[in-house]
Parts: sequence; C-alpha cells; structure tokens
Amino acid sequence: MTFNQQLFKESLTIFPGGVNSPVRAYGAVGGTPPFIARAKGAKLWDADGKEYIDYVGSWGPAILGHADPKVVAAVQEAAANGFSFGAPTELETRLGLMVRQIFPSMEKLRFVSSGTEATMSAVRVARGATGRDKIIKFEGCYHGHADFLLVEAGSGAATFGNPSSAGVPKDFAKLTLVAPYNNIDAVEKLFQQNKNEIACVIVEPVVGNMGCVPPAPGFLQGLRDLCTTHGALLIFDEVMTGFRVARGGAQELYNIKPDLTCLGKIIGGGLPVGAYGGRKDLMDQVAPLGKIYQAGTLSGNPLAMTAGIKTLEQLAQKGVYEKLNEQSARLTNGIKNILEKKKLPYRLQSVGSMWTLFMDNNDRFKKFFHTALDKGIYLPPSQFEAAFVSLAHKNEEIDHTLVVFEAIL
Ligand code: KE4
Repeated sequence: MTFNQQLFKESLTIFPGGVNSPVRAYGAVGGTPPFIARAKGAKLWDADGKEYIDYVGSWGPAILGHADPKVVAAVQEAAANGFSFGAPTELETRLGLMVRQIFPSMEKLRFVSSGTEATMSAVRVARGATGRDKIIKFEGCYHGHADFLLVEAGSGAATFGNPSSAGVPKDFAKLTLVAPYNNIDAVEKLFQQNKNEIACVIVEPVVGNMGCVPPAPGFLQGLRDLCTTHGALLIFDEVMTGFRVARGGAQELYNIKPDLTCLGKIIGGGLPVGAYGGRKDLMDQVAPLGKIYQAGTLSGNPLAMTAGIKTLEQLAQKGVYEKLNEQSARLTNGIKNILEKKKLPYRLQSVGSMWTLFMDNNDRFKKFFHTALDKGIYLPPSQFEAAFVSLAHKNEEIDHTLVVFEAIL
C-alpha cells in the first residue's frame, strides 16, 4: 500500500469521502487522490514523493504558481504580528482599495472568507435592496453551496427550480428560477412570467463549472439590458474569472458593468478570502450602515489580506496578463493541433488561462485523466471543471505536457 493509499484509508474514517470538499475525492474518475505534501511554482509533490505539473492550481487561486517567494515572505512576516484580531486593520483598507481600483464597479465592498459567502451575501443584498424574493440562475453554473443556489432546472412546465441537494427545502428552491446558459430568450420569458418579482440574475460570466464555457456573443449584454429594464440587479459571480480572464475579470474583458460582483480564489492568493461589492447605494444598505445583515469572524484577517495584497501587486506588473495568455495559448493551441492531427472528436474550450478539454464520453475522459496523472500531469478530476495555467508554467512545463498529451490522446 502506498503512503497516499494509507492516508486515504485513514482520512476515510474521519471525513465524508475522506475529503474536505467533494470534488477532491475523485468520485468522477475513481482511484485514490494523491495527498499533496508540498508545491512550488507549477509543480506539486504527493505523499509518495511523485512530482506533477499542476493544472488545478487549487481550483484557481495559484495564478502566480505555488509558494511565490514574495507572498510567502510577506505572510511569514504578517504571521509574526498575530493571525486575526476581529478588529479593523489597515491591511483590509489596502486590499480593498486595490480591488476597487481593479473592479471600479465595486464602489463599496465587504471581505468574507469564501466564494460561497460572497455569492450568498450578494443575493441577500439584491433581495434586501429590491424587496423582491425571486432570483434567476443558470443550469450548470455553480455559485457555492448556499441553499437557494443548490437548485437545478425544474421540469419544463414549472418555472421554479428543484433542490440539487438533499437538505434543501423545496420551498427554498421555489424562489430560484433556472434558465439554460447562453439562452437570453429563456431569461426574457422568466422576466415576463415573474413581473416585478425578480431581485437579481446571478451568472458565471465565463462558466468554469460546466468545464470552460464562454458566453455567447451578446448574452452578457442581454442580461445587463433585461435587468435594467425589469429593475432587477445583475450579479457577476467572478469568484473564478476575477483576476483570471483579465485583471478586472470578465466585466473588463467583455465591458459589462454588473450591479454587484462576487470574488474569491485569486483575491486571497490561496488564503481564505472572498468579497462582494458593487453600487454604493446597494452596499450602504449592508449592516452596520443598513438593514441587510452579514458578518464573519475571520473576514479580512491580516494573513489573508497580506497574501491578497502581495498577489495582486504582482498581477499589477506590466505585461503579466499578456505573458499568462501567451503561455496559455501555447498549451491550448498545442492541444488543438494534436486533436486536429489525430482527427479526434474532442473539443478544447478556453478563455485566457482557463481551459477544458471536452471528450466524447466519460470513460474516455477517466482513462485520459489517469494516464496523464500517472505521467505526472495533474488535471481537474472531472470533465466539468476548468483547468488553469499559471505564471509559473514556462515553456518547459507546457511543452512537456504537450509531449505527454501527444502520446496519450
Ligand atoms: P468557495 O465557497 O468554494 O470558495 O467558492 C464557491 C464558488 C463560487 N463561484 C464559483 C464560480 C466557483 O467556481 C466556486 C467554487 N469553485 C469550485 C470549483 N469548481 C471550488 C472547488 C471545490 O468545490 O472544492
């Protein structure tokens, strides 16, 4: 038995599925998940000492590469000054100002500790500010595990959604309407059927949670126009796309101004940070200023703020996104060339450094996934997740990955 297998055997006795977040259990691909011992740059090493080139990047945060020396040094220094005070610190203001400079639509914002808290809070602001209860989300989009967001499309007849998880009361799901992504007519129909009842539309402006699915031309603008026409608020869930598809996220890339934005992942550089924010007239309704309550013991804690500041400082350097997108294109174009040369019926979809190789069936994906893993290429263990390139992926890592893919596809 390998040390990984031993560790998994033990963790299975403590955690449901042996993990602290379901996708890590390899349910979609089978096998024993490697237990990661350490990471540096574009590389991971598991408990048995096996080395991998990492395309998961902790599901997005590791855009600089792992254990970036400047971030590590800053967090070490901050740690010596205490971990968390439950009181305001200058660090929160510094990171808040950086975020607002990068996302000007976030006139005011609030730090939380996860993407789930960010989206849950943004929807509460939308409901509180509009006095309306219903929301629209999209099939295949994931916004964290708040009850009212764990909702899938209802049967054709019903316009309201069904819980996608046990433990979510049907009544909670009733207020969540679900439309097909990229289908603006379906959204218009929901607005017509629920006049003056819809508080917001929440959307992944580039979907990562179906695998990478870009918005159809005009889709995001269509949402913007429908929300404006019907007095609903447009919420961009940029937990994955923020600081990823562009420094200012999808709202910068597609030039759309949402009313509220949710951030996570990269904003904390791998330490727990989420944020929600938007129009001042909306955010000023959040406690203690207004009546919409939201709170968090570890919100804005100094270590996470420090990691976020040091990460965003490096992402602010000139040419960073050009370099990131150049390296990503080296990989994605390389994969497309392999697919073309071998006449494979697969599809590579990407937006910048977010990408997914869609295969024609899950068995083939599982085989590809495990063969790649055995050869030291660490991919997301599900067909319906996005993979990520980091600034630490140099030509050596990219070209080696393409050699492996050429051999195994
Ligand atoms: P967290 O609560 O996991 O920090 O963020 C939830 C969330 C919100 N919005 C979007 C667009 C997201 O992608 C996520 C979380 N993403 C998943 C990966 N698809 C995190 C990995 C996991 O669940 O373990």
